Amino acid sequence: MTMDHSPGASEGGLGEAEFFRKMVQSFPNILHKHNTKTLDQEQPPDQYFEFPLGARFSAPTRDVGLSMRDMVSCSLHQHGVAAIELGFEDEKSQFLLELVKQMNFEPDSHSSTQGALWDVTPKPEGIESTSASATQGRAHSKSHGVGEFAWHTDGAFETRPQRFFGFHIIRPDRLGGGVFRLLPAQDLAASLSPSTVETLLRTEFDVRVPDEFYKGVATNRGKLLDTDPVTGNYLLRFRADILPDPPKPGDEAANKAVAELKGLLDDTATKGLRLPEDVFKENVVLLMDNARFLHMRTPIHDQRRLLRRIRFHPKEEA
Ligand SMILES: O=C(O)CCC(=O)C(=O)O
Ligand SMILES: [Fe+2]
Repeated sequence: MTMDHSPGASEGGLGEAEFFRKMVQSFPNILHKHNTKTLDQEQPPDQYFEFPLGARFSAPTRDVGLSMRDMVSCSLHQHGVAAIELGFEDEKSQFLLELVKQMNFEPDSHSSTQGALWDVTPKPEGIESTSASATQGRAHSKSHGVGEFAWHTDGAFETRPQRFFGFHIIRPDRLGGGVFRLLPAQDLAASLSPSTVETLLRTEFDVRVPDEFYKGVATNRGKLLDTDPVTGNYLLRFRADILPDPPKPGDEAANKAVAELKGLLDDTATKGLRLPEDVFKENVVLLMDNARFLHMRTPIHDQRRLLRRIRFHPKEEA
């Protein structure tokens, strides 16, 4: 065996982390290399999201994929991400749905007219909505448009936002658009002033439910920033366009805190971390902790780009 002299390798024997790394690398269905080439050399180089060791899997068949559910679930809880490359056809994304159920999560419906699976793809006709403010019973979501979808967490307007979401990437944008990025809550909080963090941790805001996600109530209320009582990780609920203006009438500190947060996210220098192209690719299932990251996507160039989305809760909370 060749000795590893990388930082973290212990002297004169395998430390625990090193042992784990070697074990993971020896397992054929856990992937560990990814390519971080930038596509467009004109742009400043993108920073890429580094998939932690043990967060990428290969599922040559449906059964092998489902048999890895405990490892996938462990990665999702520990790292907040998991990606599985499917080696089989699954036109209707039934593997995604089945995996989520077998990991003991509870898929949520998207609205009172849409089920657990939702196509993120250009759809100018919109979808049916039962909201009173919908025009002629139809509503248009950002995920059906071709514009940029700015930093957000999914379901930020829900009574209880879904803790997790996943995509079956059926067709990534083949024309260079639709770049998906993450911004870890930890990094975001570190970029805000301590007084803003403190204000956001204690303030509840009213949030508007968009028509396309209407399930019977027009507004909800919640904190934009919280901490996980077990891990201490920061947890987010955010989407700028569902906050009222001003965000909290009469509460100057709260309004200032939101202005600082929005200003930071509007700044084009806040680019977050791009998902590597060899992860965000055709026939990959990507699972994410919706509260540990903000996510965004750049404008779509390829009208046939298609992601199939699921949102889900831990079962005991559903
Ligand atoms: O299109 C994408 O890459 C992401 C879309 C998204 O974030 C959403 O639909 O909530
Ligand atoms: Fe989203």
